[in-house]
Amino acid sequence: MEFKRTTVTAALPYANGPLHIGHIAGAYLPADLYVRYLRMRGREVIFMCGSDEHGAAITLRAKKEGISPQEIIDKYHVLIRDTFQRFGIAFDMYHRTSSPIHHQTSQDFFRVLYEKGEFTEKSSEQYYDEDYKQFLADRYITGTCPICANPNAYGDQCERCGSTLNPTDLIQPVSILSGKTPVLRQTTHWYLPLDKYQPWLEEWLIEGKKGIWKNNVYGQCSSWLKEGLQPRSMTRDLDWGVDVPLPDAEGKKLYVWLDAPIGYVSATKQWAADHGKDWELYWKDPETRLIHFIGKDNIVFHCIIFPSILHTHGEYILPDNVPANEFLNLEGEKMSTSRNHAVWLHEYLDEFPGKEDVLRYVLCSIMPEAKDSDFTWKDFQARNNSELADILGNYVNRVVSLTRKYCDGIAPGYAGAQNPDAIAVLHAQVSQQASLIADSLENFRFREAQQEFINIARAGNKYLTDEEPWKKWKASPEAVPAILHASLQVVAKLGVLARIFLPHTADRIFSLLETDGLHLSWESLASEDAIAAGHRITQVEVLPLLFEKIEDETIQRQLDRLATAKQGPAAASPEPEAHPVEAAKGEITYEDFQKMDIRLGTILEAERVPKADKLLKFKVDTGLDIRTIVSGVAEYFTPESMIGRQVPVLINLKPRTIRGVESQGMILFAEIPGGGLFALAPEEALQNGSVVK
Ligand code: B3M
Ligand code: ZN
Repeated sequence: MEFKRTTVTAALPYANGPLHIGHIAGAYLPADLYVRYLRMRGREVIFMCGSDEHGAAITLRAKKEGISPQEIIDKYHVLIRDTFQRFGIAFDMYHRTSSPIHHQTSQDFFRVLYEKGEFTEKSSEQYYDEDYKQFLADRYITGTCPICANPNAYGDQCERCGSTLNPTDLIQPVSILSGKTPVLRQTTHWYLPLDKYQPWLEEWLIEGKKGIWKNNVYGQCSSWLKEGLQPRSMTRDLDWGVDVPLPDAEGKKLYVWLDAPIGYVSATKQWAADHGKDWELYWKDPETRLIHFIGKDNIVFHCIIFPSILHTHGEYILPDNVPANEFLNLEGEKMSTSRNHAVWLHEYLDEFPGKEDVLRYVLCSIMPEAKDSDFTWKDFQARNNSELADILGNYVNRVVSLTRKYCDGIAPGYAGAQNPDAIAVLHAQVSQQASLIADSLENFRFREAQQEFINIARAGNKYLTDEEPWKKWKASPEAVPAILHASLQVVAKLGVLARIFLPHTADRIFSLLETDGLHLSWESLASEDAIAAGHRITQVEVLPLLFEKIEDETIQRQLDRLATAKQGPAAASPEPEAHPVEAAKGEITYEDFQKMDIRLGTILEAERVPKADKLLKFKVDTGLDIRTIVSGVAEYFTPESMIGRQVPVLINLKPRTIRGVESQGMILFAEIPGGGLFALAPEEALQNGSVVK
C-alpha cells in the first residue's frame, strides 16, 4: 500500500540521566537516518520524541540525589534535549510527558478504554514497604527472576531474559527503598486483559507481520504469545505520574508504560498546534504509516501492549513496523551506568568538538541491527583514520585541489573528454549505488546503506587513479578538465548523501564546492551536471581537512578513563542502583527458610533453548526424580561445561513455562559482582537428593 505520510517515533528516554552511545545506536541514530532519507525523497514525515518523565526510574533517581522528581526531570530533560540537538538528531518535536497536554491525552485514552469496559478492576495483594509506607511496583522492588534466576529482576520486567513480570512473581523480593522484605497488602488496580487480545495479536502480528518485521523483533513477540499473555495492571500506587482519571482512584497513577507511548501522540498534538497542522492525520488516517524505533528491551511494550491499547481504543492506526535494535556493548562489556561503564554523549561532544559525524559514522558501522555489537575506542580510531579520513576526506580533498590546480577552481565541463565511456561508467555506478542505498534504508539496513555510501568515494578514488589527470596534464592536458568535472559531480553527490549519514560533513563538502547545495536533491544523484560548468569552487587559501586523524594518545585517554571509572567509587550513576548488592536482604523467619527444599542434584544433560540466547535447558537428577530445569545462564556457561556437575537445586519452586519449556525448579548460582555467575558445588561428590540447609 502506498502511504501518504509517515509518523516516525523514537523511544522516549527516561529523564533520569544522560544519554550514552548505546541509546544512540539502539534507537535514535537509526530513526534519524530513516527520517533524513524520507525527507530527502520528498516524502511527508514527522519525527516525534520526548522525555519520559514518570515511573520509578525518575523517583528513585530523585531519592538518590535527594531532590524532587520535578528537579530531576527538569535537569535531565534539558540535558537530553540539548545533547540530541548538538549531535544532530533532527526531531520535529522533542516533547516531555510531564506536560499538561500529555497528562490530558493519557487520561483521555484511559477514559475511552474504561468506558468501553476494557479494564478489569481487581483487588489483590501487592508488596508494601512498611518503613516507607509505600506500595512497591516496577523498579521499586527487585528480586530473583523466576524464569532465568537473574537476581536483579525488576517488579515489571527482567532485563536479562526479557520476561515481563508481576512483583509477586519475584523470588526473595526486596524493597529498593528500605532494603527489607516487603509485606503483602490489599490494593485495587485496573488491569488490561492482554489475554483477551491474544487472538487478535496472533492474527495482526504473528500472521500479519511474518517475514516483514525483523527476526529479532518477531521472534521475541512470538515467544511471548506462545507463553500466553496475562492480564496486566495499568495503574500503580504512586505519588508521581499521571492521575488515574476516576473518582475513587485517590493516590493511583497510570502505569508508566501505559502513558509513555501515548507521549508520541501528545508530542504530535503539540507539534501540530505549533505548526497549524491536524494531528489526527498522523495517528488516525489509515494512509499514514507508523514506525517505532526502539531498543530490544522495549519490544513487548511497543509490539504487544501499545498496539493492543491503540486497537482497543478503535480510532488509531497501528505500528506498521518496529525495527528494534539489539544492544551495544562497550569494550566487550555491557554498558553500565551504575559502574559508569559508558560513553556519555554530551561528554563525547565536549571532548571531540567537530567530530559529531565520526561518532555517527562509527555507530552506524557497528549498529546492533540483528545482534548485540561492541564499541571499542580502537575501532573508533581505525574507522576515522582509514575510512573517513583516508577514503572520503582524502577523495574530496584531491578533487577540489586538482580542480583548483588545473582548472583555476572552476568546474570545467566535459569538453575535450578523451574517455567518455569511463565517465559514463562512473556516473552509472554512482546511480546504481544510490539505488542500493535507497533499498537498504527503506528496509532499515543502515550499516549496509552507509557501506554503499563510502563505496561511492572508493569508486571516485578508483576513477581518478585510473585516469591519472596529473600525468595527462603533461602529455594531453586537454583531457584533464573532463576528468575533474566528472569527479566534481561525484563529490557533490557525496554531499547530497552525506545529508543522511554525516550531516555536519555535508555542510563542509558543500562549502568546499562553494554552494549551499540546496538546489541538489536525490534526483541530482542521476545527474551528470549537479555542479554546472563554470561554477567556481572554494578559493579559500588553505583547504580544511574534512577529517583529521585521531592519535593514539587521544584513544588511550579514553581507555584510561574507563579503567579508572570501573575501579573508582561508582560515579554519580545516572540511574539508580538496580540492586544494592551489599545490602542485606530483609529479615526472614526460620519457618520462611524451612519452606524451601534445596537438594544436591547432578546435571545429566544440557542444551541451548532455540531462539533464546540466554537460556540453557538441563536434565537434573535430584535423587528424587529426573526433571527439566531452565536457567538463564547461557551467557556464562556452555551446555557441555555443565554436564556432570553436582549443583544445589531448589526443587519445590512452582513450575513455570519458559519459551515453551516447563521448568521444574531452579539451580542456584553465585553472582560475581560486576557480571558473571559462579556454579556452586560440594567439595566432594555427595549423594543426589542430599538436603542443603
Ligand atoms: N523510557 C526507555 C527505556 O525503557 C523508556 C522508553 C519509553 S518509549 C515510550 O529505557
Ligand atoms: Zn529473567
